[in-house]
Amino acid sequence: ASQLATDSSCSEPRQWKELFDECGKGSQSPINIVTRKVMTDWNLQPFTFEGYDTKQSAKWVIENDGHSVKVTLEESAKIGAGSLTMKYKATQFHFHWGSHGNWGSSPGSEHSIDGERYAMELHIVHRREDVSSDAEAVKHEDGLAVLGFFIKVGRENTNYKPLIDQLHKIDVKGKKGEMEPLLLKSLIPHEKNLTRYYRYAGSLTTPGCNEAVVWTVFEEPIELSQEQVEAFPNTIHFSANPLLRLTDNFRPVQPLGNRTVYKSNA
Ligand code: SG4
Ligand code: ZN
Repeated sequence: ASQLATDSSCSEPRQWKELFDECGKGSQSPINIVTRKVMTDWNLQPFTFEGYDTKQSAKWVIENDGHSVKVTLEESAKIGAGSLTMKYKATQFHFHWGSHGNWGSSPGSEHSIDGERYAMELHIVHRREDVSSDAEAVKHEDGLAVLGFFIKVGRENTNYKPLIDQLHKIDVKGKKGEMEPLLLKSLIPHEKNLTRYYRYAGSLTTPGCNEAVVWTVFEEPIELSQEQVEAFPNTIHFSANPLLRLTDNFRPVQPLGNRTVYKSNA
């Protein structure tokens, strides 16, 4: 894997490969998951989420990096099992979303299932515990493990209120805020509903598109209300200009090529 990009300001995903070789390679993310072609892997056991139910001691830093809303974590939560050969520490999470207008809404998830996309997608990024930085992690094909959770429109999710209430403080690119840490567990579906998931080898979905990610996409979506979903494109701007809204910050699906998508046996 080549080096990690430090500036991905180029906004048009089709052109990424001209600047970043790896964005044009054959094991890219996201993908469309075709359920009739996935293979059951009997080793894909339920995950263990260590520290997902422990309140972190340091404040969370929430940031508008111009591409997403990102929360940097104290590296204390860990995932294991799910056939991962090593433990991985949670380093940050961020969201992908679509757009909304008088004409209706368009979905913003990155992955799709049988061509169907969801309103949003949450990515919890984890780094292999024996690797000390993202720059180091992208040199290994399993350096990072990202957990992808679909978000669908439904009931209001009060667990998300403290986070969504912060968005106005990071309305333009480069702004950061501090917030009281939440339990990671409170942001994702109940563990008993996370036994069904898809697994494949892929990449970061932004430049340099490093093929260093063990992807897990869970079947069970998170629910947020329409208003909570709309808060992202309505509040976040992609530059210093508070007129230019950050919408549709997802990469289109990439060819599966000769890869196989596996499904847990639950
Ligand atoms: C977002 O732009 C994050 O803010 C980035 O975080 C992240 O890059 C990037 O998405 C790609 O992540 O799970 N969608 S993804 O493949 O995690 C990394 C940072 O820049 C390296 C730290
Ligand atoms: Zn992402």
